[in-house]
Amino acid sequence: MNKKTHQSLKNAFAKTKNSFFGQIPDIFKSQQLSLNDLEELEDILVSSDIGMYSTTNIIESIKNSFSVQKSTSPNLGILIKNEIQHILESSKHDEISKNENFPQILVMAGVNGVGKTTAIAKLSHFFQQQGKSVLCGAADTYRAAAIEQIKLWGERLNFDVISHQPGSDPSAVAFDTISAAKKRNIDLVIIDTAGRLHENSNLMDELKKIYKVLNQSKGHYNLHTLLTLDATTGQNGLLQAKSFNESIQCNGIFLTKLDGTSKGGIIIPIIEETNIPISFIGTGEQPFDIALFDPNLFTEYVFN
Ligand SMILES: Nc1nc2c(ncn2[C@@H]2O[C@H](COP(=O)(O)OP(=O)(O)OP(=O)(O)O)[C@@H](O)[C@H]2O)c(=O)[nH]1
Ligand SMILES: [Mg+2]
Repeated sequence: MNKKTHQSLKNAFAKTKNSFFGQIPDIFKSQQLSLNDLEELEDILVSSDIGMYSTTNIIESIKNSFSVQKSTSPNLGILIKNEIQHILESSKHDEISKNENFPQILVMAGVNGVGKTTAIAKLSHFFQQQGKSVLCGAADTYRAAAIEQIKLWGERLNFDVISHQPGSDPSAVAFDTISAAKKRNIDLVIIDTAGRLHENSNLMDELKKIYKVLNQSKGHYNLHTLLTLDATTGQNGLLQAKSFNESIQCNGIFLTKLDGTSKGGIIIPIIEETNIPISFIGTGEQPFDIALFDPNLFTEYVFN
């Protein structure tokens, strides 16, 4: 990783680091473990976007390792950091970014405004840099502006966009996109989808339909669903992940807007409660503001 990427990742996690969440190990740095500390820690973890489930697990693990190492009186700050690192490392490994997954179709899922279309620009930029060819399908036909937005990114970043008229069937766009991709030997096909429909059940049904059509026509392409979540929404993002994953199986998460939030702690319950790997993180509004999620870098930047 080059110096610039390092710096931009550091910046992206700066707000999380400066929040209560990032200060947790410091708060308990010099303290030896007592029951009072654990109660205080529990309150801080719950209020730091980690949520009840992960908090309980972290507290339990700390209690266990305390009873094992009783004679040495462990430093609570180090225990907390290790425990969080342990959860992050338990995550399923991301498949989507792996070279062996190409040629690949990515269906972008997520509610409106989370950053799906911007994520497409970032993914295109990221994989074009690795020499991959990209073709996008403008299957958010719900708004005319959405089609224009993806076309504009295509012009700026030099990828083609397959589109139909506003209001047309999104699955038909998806079908035409994969057909064109096969003819052109494209490495990466990305399908934009609408985040806002009349009702939530419509949104899920539409995604299922798009997925089904692609699954029937994908040929030798690997088909994956990438869920976009907005980190600034905290626990609400976690609820979205659970609800999408119940309707359509999600293979990875693109966690956006980490640069604008202190709620980076949400990464922990996302990994622990959904078992969907975090594939990419968004660190700004530009196409180059993208990084692979690395649990070690996260704990290094936030806790050191
Ligand atoms: N700061 C910051 N802003 C972001 C990031 N990703 C996206 N945005 C901004 O979030 C806003 C919404 O992004 P879109 O990509 O249009 O979101 P979308 O999910 O496609 O929205 P719909 O098409 O309405 O469903 C835009 O203003 C983006 O510039 C990020 O990582 N950081
Ligand atoms: Mg969009």
